[in-house]
Amino acid sequence: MPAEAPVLSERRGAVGVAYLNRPDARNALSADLMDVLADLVESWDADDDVRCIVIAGGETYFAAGGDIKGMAEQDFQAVVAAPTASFWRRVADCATPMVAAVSGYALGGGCELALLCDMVVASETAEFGQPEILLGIIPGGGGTQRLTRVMGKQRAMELVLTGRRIDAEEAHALGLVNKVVRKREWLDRAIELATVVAHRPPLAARMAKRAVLAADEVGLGAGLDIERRLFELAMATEDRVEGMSAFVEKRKPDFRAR
Ligand code: DAK
Repeated sequence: MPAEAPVLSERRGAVGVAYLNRPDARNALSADLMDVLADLVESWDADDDVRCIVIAGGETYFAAGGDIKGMAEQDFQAVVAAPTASFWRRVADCATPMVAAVSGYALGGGCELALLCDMVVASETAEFGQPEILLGIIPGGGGTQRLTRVMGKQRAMELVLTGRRIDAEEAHALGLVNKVVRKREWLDRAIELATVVAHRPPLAARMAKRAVLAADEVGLGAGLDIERRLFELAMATEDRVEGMSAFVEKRKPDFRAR
């Protein structure tokens, strides 16, 4: 991709790394950026060689949210018809595990994008928030739902109603972030975590992701049913035969995504 593309990408072994790349607009999520990112995530999700995805911003900004300049121009009809509304569903539908690598601001849609990922590695410089209320709107990319599931109603309510930003430590204490790391290490540590996941048997990793996400989507009984079905499916894979044989034979497993 050309350097001025809104999203850059590279492969690190079995990990696909996407870099949001609109530094002049603090990586605000323009329609173009969202389209390119969703296309990239979908193409990696369909690629057997990509086993985990990292979504990263830059050193000082993960993403400052939806593109306020673009949104300022939109009337009601344009909002209802906006193709970008499907961005959140397209990324959420990705079966491949995803890690957000956050350094600097992750605000509004930027925070929602981090929340869409399955794990978040944050630099000590990271700041999260849902400041939409300060613009007269509310989060529209899943923030009211996913933030509440991550940290509970009272805490999410405060952030959504006040627009207050929280630092990496508070985000960690509230469960929004998996790891807080030193400022020059955020990308390497995120890729390191993604690489660990990429080495897990891929079918089981996708099933595990699906099962954990079900906990947010359905009640306990239905969730346990989904887990049971996925467990049975995992038991039907060649990789589980290999994993269990390798354990018994005291050797390293050779997983083949079968
Ligand atoms: N959109 C557009 N441009 C932005 C931007 C944004 N979100 N954030 C920053 N910029 C631009 C600034 O306008 C400025 O442009 P120029 O003046 O140079 O042309 C440039 O980036 C540098 O910004 P600052 O001068 O403000 O930079 P600082 O480093 O001083 O401050 C900041 C960085 C991130 C703290 C600050 O820029 C800021 O507060 N930005 C706005 C944060 C915010 O309110 N975010 C929430 C946006 S609303 C939807 C789903 C989701 C959404 C919408 C729809 N659907 C399903 C339809 C999401 C909405 C949102 O996220």
